[in-house]
Amino acid sequence: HPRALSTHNHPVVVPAAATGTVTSREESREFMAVFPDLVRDLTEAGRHQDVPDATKWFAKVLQYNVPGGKKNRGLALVFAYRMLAKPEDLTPENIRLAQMLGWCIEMFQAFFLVMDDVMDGSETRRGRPCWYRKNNLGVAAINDGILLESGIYQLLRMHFRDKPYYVDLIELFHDVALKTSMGQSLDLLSCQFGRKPDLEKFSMKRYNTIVKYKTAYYSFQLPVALAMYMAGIRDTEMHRQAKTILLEMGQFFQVQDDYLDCFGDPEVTGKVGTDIEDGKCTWLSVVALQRCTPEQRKIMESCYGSKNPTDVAQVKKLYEDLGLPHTYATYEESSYKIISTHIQQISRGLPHNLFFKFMEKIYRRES
Ligand code: GPP
Ligand code: MG
Ligand code: MG
Ligand code: MG
Repeated sequence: HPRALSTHNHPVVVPAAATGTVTSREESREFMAVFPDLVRDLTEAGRHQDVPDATKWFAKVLQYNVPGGKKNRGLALVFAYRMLAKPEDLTPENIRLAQMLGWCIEMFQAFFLVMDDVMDGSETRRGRPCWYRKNNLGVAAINDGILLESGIYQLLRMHFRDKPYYVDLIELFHDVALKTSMGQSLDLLSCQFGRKPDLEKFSMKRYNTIVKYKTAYYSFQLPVALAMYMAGIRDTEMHRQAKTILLEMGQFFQVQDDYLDCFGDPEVTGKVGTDIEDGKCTWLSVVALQRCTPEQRKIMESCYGSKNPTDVAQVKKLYEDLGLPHTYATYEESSYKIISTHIQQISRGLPHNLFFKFMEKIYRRES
């Protein structure tokens, strides 16, 4: 039976003003404290009694894939809710609900990452082997992705069924899932599913569309829009203004991700890059193609999308010869300024500080 919110171990409510950042240690600790309840909700004795093996497996999938990341998205939701809710609504019960909803986003993220690592043939994630490489899983990991996604809707039902914003939450998850998988399709089509990158298709316009869909919606718009619904904000103009800024941030975030894939420290990012090997349409490859001489383009044509380490090294060297690390640093700074200006221009009663805190969190990130 769906349990009401558990009453034990109730975290102390700290007002947003006292916590300062999006991911204060205290907020993060309280958020983590909710995770075991989520696992219990989805696997506790009494539910699916006739399939104990599947239930045990589900618990393993959750433990390995859900709590080990930075939890930026889940914590962003909690932070946004604290800033947006009416003071009288900031009860321990509602904070806990926001944390549960934050974990739903983290499950959404886990679902995408399990699937994405299969599709990208990645080796590591969050400093450990990718899930599909554990237990000899391979493509069977796809079913675990489906478990994670289905779990979201179970949790929503258990905790939010009687809320006036329940349908808004479900519709948003469904809508963003569709957008994200369309973005993933574009990402995979650009490299023809790993056969050969289609360099003719690489343009900044196409790149921006890919990242808006595959990353920005679910990583930035989703947490804030969910918090707005929870806080009773349904004004479409407010949602539109928040979305405009958040999609810009999401694009900024994916440019960083692409840069770190090639030039980041795997010890810090927790993942070994695969974009050059996979022939992905990335920010680096698009800028390189804009800048290169016909000679240099030949290097891209023969080496980009190859698993051969010397080919990969040639592409990296080309990126360096073209001064891309410097271009990136300049881009990061100017983009930060532009987004900050846009935040200041929001007129519709949204707290600017909410958006500034997110920017602060990701600007100059190394992981
Ligand atoms: C990030 O791409 C995009 C996703 C993780 C969305 C995946 C969507 C699916 C529908 C499966 P990425 O491959 O650059 O991420 P990373 O660098 O973390 O592997
Ligand atoms: Mg990937
Ligand atoms: Mg990918
Ligand atoms: Mg990446």
